Amino acid sequence: MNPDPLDFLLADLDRALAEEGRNAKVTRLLAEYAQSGAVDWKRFAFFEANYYSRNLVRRSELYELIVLCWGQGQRSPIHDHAAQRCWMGVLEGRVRETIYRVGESAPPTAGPAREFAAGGVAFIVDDMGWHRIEPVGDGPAVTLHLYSRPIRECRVLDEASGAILNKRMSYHSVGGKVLTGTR
Ligand code: 2CO
Ligand code: FE2
Repeated sequence: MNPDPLDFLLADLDRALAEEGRNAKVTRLLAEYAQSGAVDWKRFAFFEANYYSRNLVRRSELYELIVLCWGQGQRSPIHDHAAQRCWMGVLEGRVRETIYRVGESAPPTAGPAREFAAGGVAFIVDDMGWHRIEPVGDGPAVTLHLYSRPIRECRVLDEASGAILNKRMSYHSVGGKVLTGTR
């Protein structure tokens, strides 16, 4: 069987993330994939009814690659990234990223917001702030997220109380198979 475009992306990511200081290269690889017209990500794209879904493509020591599916109104909480690097490439639809300053002692303040269309790539680390992602426009959105290293838990802002909580990250599917049972 011939390799799919995602197989080439994974091989390139294995190489790029094994070295220090290749952030620009990783951004370029994700942009090239997102702009290529490849559709092999669709076998990882499973939507959930009530919340945005996280679908694992591959996890290694160095990184995890995840397809996120955003139904209308399914926005993320305001959250950080556990001191890891986070890239987000847009595969379908359009999303808004809003950056926030979040501290223990003051209410969160919203910073700049940017919109990304299909083919766009965003990057964030905790030094840049926390963020919220939400789909915009009249359709759902699908995004490809790369965390290096993998994130098992992040901090989220509970907007009702103002409390900062630890949230365990879970997957809706792994390797193209929806997980069943408790997670
Ligand atoms: N970080 C969130 C998550 O992995 C998605 S927002 O983009 O980084 O669920
Ligand atoms: Fe995020």
